[in-house]
Amino acid sequence: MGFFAKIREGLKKTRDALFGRIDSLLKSFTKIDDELFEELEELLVMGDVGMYTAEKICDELKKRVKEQGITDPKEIRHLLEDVVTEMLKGGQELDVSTKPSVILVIGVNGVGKTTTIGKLSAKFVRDGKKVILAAADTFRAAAIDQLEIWAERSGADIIKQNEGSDPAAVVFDAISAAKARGADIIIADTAGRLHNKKNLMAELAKINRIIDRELPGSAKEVLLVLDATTGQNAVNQTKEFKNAAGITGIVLTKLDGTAKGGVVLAIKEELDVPVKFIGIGEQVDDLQPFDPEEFAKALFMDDESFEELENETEAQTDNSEEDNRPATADIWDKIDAEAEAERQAELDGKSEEEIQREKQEALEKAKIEAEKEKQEQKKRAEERKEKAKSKYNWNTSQSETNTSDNDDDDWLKQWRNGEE
Ligand SMILES: Nc1nc2c(ncn2[C@@H]2O[C@H](COP(=O)(O)OP(=O)(O)OP(=O)(O)O)[C@@H](O)[C@H]2O)c(=O)[nH]1
Ligand SMILES: [Mg+2]
Repeated sequence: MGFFAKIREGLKKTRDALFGRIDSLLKSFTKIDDELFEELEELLVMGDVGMYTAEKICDELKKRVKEQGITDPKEIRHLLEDVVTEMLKGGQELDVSTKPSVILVIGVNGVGKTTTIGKLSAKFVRDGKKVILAAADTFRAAAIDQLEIWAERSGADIIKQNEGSDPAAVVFDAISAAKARGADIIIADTAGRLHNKKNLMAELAKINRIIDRELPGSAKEVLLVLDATTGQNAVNQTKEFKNAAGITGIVLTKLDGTAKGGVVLAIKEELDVPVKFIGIGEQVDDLQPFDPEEFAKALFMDDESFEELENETEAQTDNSEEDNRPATADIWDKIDAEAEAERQAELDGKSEEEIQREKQEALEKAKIEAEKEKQEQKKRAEERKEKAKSKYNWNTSQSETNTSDNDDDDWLKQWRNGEE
């Protein structure tokens, strides 16, 4: 499935519930009048867009309808898409511009913090970054184990301490390790906490202070993870966390399981906090950078136009799809296979223990296979190196120093450039 199709599929429930109804509404009116806008506003409020934002959208629509002299209600859909895109735009880039950069991940219980970290880590490692995960959720031993599995899966290092230790101390250790190892990105997991628990919020402030003290001038993101299924409650959570921890962005998870995706608009418009990533499923590549234009398009495009677009892109990408993924990509595929095995086991009614055991086995197998593939890739690179050496007469000392995978990649790049 293509990238856009995936987002569209992930937003299906929101689209059906909210924008499906809007479409019917627009089709049922023959002219644009106040009643139409009243009903539209109601639908937006019902779709978790929030009262304030719904009103603002309708005011903007009225203005544009007047300015552009629009009379056909059906045309409002495109206007709506534009207004929503513009509303959502701004600030969605993630700042990881310094070495190291820090991403602190916070939020209430069970919203998807640890999973998001695993997915982010996999993305960064895939981009060739050295990632260190900090297990600063020290509440439960299981939380540390869970992060450890993600570190292993994604190819990141992990810094941890015992259950019950000071989360700020874990973050401190992770920063020291990042400096010593030349890591690019530190991602810190934290325990789920209710936004109205004062001492737990104070703990976040302490972690923040440690980061600012140890890495002054470094890029820092404080990402609040919100579960989209909670709808308007997500807005309240954002308010509280914003005051306590100075968040820089939102990760909105579980959009695939809810009709309340309209909450994205409320968060951006009411609280001026940008959404930076959206989660549209449990698979590793179901975390997507938030693209307002794409998001709005996925919500408003009708099925017919979508099919046309799909056919077009299919024709364009035929035969041209080249697999440029680095060596970690094979692990990536295995992660998907593993998740599939887990789902199947659940369907077969297996016990938690059996599922865990099977998962562990799948992971072991994946590791062995990934290692095998890595060795083979190395061998192939060596062979190419030998070939090119004779072709371009490269001096041998240069190639002899190329031992690591990265060097191999650099070398390959040079070789390819040389050949062009
Ligand atoms: N459908 C769906 N499920 C998700 C998504 N993101 C996370 N989940 C699931 O949500 C559940 C909780 O995820 P965790 O990552 O453990 O949540 P957490 O915030 O770390 O939880 P605590 O550490 O207990 O506070 C898991 O079953 C995830 O697979 C998403 O985008 N879509
Ligand atoms: Mg967690």
